[in-house]
Amino acid sequence: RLPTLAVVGATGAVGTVMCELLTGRRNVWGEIRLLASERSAGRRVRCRGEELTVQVLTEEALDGVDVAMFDVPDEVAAHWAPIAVSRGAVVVDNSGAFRMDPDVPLVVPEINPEQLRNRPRGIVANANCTTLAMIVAVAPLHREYGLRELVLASYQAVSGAGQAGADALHDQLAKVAGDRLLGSRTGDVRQAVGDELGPFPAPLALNVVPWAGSLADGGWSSEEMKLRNESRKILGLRDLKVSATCVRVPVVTGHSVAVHAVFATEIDAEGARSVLRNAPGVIVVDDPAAGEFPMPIDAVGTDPSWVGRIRRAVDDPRALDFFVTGDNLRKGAALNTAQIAELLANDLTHP
Ligand code: 2RA
Repeated sequence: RLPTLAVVGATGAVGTVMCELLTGRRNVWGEIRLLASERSAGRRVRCRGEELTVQVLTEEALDGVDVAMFDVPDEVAAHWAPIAVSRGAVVVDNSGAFRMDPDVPLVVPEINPEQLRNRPRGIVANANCTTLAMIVAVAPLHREYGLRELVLASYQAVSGAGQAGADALHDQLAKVAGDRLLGSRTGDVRQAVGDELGPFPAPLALNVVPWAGSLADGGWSSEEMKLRNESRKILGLRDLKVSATCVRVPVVTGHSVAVHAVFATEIDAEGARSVLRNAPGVIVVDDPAAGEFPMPIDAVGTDPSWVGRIRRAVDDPRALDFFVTGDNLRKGAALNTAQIAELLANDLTHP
């Protein structure tokens, strides 16, 4: 019997991409069950060529599920993931509820798939979308050169904040379109946008906002702390120095990160390029003379992390600077979750 899969949160921004991915990837599943809140129940969704009806998430709806992919808010995951486990499922959770739990592995299949087998709570965590875009490129460089420090600046798309984020940007762009004074001394973007900011603390149209997540200790944002803590856990580097500044930009989909990585040994750009060309899940797009750099408008809808602008730091032969972009809804969320779920399915089908 092929394993039964549940998609919990099937109608959200990430859940929708999960269903699309299940249609395109190798079919390793028997039944696929789509679960969501009361509000979305009854909706018909096409998945793997079938028309499926979204069911309400209840304890009974989880019965018989072998693997459950969760994409729901932290508090919903914290409540429902243990219930799914108690009903016999292994949960792959894309929320922040379990990522730093020492009894929950934080898995990126290209980097640490072996950790999947050690899951005392029956839960496997999926990393934050910003971490995922960057870590797929950083890990192979770490293996080759020994990572010592990361200094990061993110350029995060609005869909990282869900469908409400994408809707807010489109609504704001409609309001500011055509007014050529906006953004200059005489045109006030705040006034044009009004108070419909969606999930953001300031307008995103014609602006960038150096804030993502909630307030953490010392003035850091929760998103910046996730980049630090998750990088350390995935790479198994407990003392890795990480400083991040997370910035929201007016991009619909595609998180980017400017990376300054310091290594134990000297590094040169061509060597790094060759490591990255051979790394799974990475595509090198690095020819500035020809106008080729990694950008969200090209990376959206694709699986890999796109890496470019690769250059050795002028003042430190052990440091490399580069820019990486990835689809935050695919590798940053749905794809990594699906890849983990497929590894679990394989273990179930070929024990
Ligand atoms: C964001 N990384 O972009 C967060 C949540 N997925 O808002």
